[in-house]
Amino acid sequence: MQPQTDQELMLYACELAVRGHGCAEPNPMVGCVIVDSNGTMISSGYHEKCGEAHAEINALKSAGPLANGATAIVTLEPCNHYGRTGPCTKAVLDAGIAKVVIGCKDPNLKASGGAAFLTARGVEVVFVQMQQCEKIIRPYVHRLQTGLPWVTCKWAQTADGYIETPETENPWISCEQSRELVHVERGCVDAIIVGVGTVIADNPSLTVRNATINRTPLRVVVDPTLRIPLNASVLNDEVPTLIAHGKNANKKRLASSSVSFIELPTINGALDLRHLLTHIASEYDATNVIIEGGQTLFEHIFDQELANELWLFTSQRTIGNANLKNMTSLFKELDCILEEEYSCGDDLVSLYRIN
Ligand code: AOF
Ligand code: ZN
Repeated sequence: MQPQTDQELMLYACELAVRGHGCAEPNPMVGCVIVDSNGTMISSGYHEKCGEAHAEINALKSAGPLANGATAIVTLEPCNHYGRTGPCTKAVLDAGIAKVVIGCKDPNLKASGGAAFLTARGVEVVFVQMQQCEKIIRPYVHRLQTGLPWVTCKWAQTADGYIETPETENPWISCEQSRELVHVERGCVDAIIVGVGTVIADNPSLTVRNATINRTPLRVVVDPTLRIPLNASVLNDEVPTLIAHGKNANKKRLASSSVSFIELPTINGALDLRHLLTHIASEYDATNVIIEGGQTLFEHIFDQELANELWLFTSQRTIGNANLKNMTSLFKELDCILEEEYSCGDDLVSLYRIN
């Protein structure tokens, strides 16, 4: 069935927008639908790639002359500036669009003012306040307002909260399908960050495997004293790696590797991760990063109030009383709300927004 109401059409535009994930950033993900005066959809489009046409331009292009007198439903206020591309407001006006329904305002001062521009030129402008439209641009807004990338903490846990397993047991906690899902997301983010303890315990590659590589995430290891093993997979030159360390750490041992380093100041006895995240945003143009553990890094990122969401994979397996890393008490201390829950293979996947 075709979407009918403004709300339904806007939700559809949101669905289109998120198809740009991994390619649209650092720009916001935006979707646009064009309907005729009977409410029948004429065309649609989304912002497919940063530097290329915006959502409205793609939708207008496929509408052609039918755009004259039509309504455009767009998840973000049309831009009103010359950036990497021209202003969508002008294109909307030139195409003869009679009405624009907007999902949320653009907080980018350089591009904003589109609604006022269009209203002043006789286009009817309506705002529909929709949470979904705000949700899809959160990383963009967060970075614009704070200079920090959007931080997703991802971990796999047993039903009783363990993130590691006894040595003699199967080391995988989440199922294969869940691990595939993580690779899909890895291929859409700018960096994957882990603590050195995770490198020592699991020797992860932190690369994207068997999934589309929309962008190659920078591998980041937080290693205060530079104790990373020389044969760690993240030290290979397959993709770039950045190691964040503390003062007086000895880099000589790693001289022959091609990794980059950043020295971080300390805050309350831990490395200042805000400094690291700001560096990743400004030097690597990062909008989205995933932190994949371990417990100590999560602890510090929560303490420093830098996490934006949790992406948890909970398996049905239980371990019982064991002296192994467990996230239950750390999780309980967080002020977060469950936003999405779905199953993936045998696991329950939960997305929490941290307040
Ligand atoms: C829209 N539709 O689909 C997007 C918008 O450098 P540019 O030309 O790509 O402009 C980037 C800015 O435009 C971005 O920071 C944001 O303010 C807005 N993004 N606007 O009308 C779109 N992606
Ligand atoms: Zn635009």
